[in-house]
Amino acid sequence: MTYLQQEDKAVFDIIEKELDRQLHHLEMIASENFTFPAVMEAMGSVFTNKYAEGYPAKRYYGGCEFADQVEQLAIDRLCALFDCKFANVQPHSGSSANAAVYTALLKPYDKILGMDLSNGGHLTHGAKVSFSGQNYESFSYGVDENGLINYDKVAEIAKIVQPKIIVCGASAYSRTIDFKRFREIADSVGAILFADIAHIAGLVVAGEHPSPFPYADVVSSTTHKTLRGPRGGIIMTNNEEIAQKINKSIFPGMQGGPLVHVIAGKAVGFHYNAQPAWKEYAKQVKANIKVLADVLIARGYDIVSGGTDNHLILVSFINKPFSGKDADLALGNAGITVNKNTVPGEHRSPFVTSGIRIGSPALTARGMKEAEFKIIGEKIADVLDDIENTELQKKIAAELKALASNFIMYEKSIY
Ligand code: DSN
Repeated sequence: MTYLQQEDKAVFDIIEKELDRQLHHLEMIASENFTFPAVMEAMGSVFTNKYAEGYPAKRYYGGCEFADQVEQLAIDRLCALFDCKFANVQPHSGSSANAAVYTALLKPYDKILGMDLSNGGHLTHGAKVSFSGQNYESFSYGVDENGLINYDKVAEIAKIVQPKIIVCGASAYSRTIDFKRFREIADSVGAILFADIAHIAGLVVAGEHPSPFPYADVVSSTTHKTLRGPRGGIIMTNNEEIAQKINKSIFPGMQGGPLVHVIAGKAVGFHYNAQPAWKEYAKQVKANIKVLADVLIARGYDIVSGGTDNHLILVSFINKPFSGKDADLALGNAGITVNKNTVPGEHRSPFVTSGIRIGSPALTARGMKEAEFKIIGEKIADVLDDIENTELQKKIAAELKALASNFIMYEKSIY
């Protein structure tokens, strides 16, 4: 960052502090990751200067020949990764990808059925505070008392609601999603099946979670979670008519110029996702979180659904005297970054909650394995067992900083 350091010390210093925070705390927010330096180089490239409204070979501005090349490369790589026919790599985020899917396939006030936010769904799956619950008539399904999606219950709700779209996929669900069963439910009511795989996409690519294809009609994702690419969104389908509607819905419907520098970063990310090493990474993500779940269960903590099949766990404090917010703060003081999260049977507000969500993708990207996750699990339990002990939190923060310094992945002052 030579230029930035010389020409805007204020911003440079803030970025250095953020780098220090990322490297010396244990990043365990399930939706975050450490992207590859090559992805960051592409995102910091001259493509940030270019307007390219439209799509490859169908642009509204001149000078797009290289923007065309990089966008087409990203599309081709993405289609190869998921073995699908059509992809749009322009959405600025997962939420804008989902908005584009609805805009393409629904009319205002059409019915959508998605997973309830407090049961592990996402805002854009029909929450009333989101456009998805305001522009459409939204209905929800949740998890049962064991923390699992009850597919028979989803089928019952779908039969009553008769939605135009069923959304499957979650932000805080630790078990395998049965896309085939969702397809059957969608078929039973003539609904479109929309899979939002933002959380699990990196596992799907590696064969570590079943693919939504060929079951879903349309699939969205982010690229920065388990896929470990740049911050952004994508949409995929095998249906040409849906693909055309989605392209129109993104541009000119919702977005103007695409972020070509981010699309270049997406292409680089997809290159890494296609390497044999990616499968090892995804396997390790799952192995690491399982170790953490086992340690916490052995230490008497309640994991929603009793375990995990993917990259995250939800720890429930529903029967504890402290809240998710208390745990989030205490673990933060101990150098472990997680997020408070609602859990099934929630009785506290969404700002307080009775749980925390913990994920393994970011620390796995730093090279940590089962041995480190066992240590971290014990430290998390130590903090939670004595949640008001701020001296213990400070001591653990120092120990974990030492652990983290063995897994530095970005050189200081370079990125
Ligand atoms: N913010 C993301 C997550 O944490 O799961 C969802 O958008």
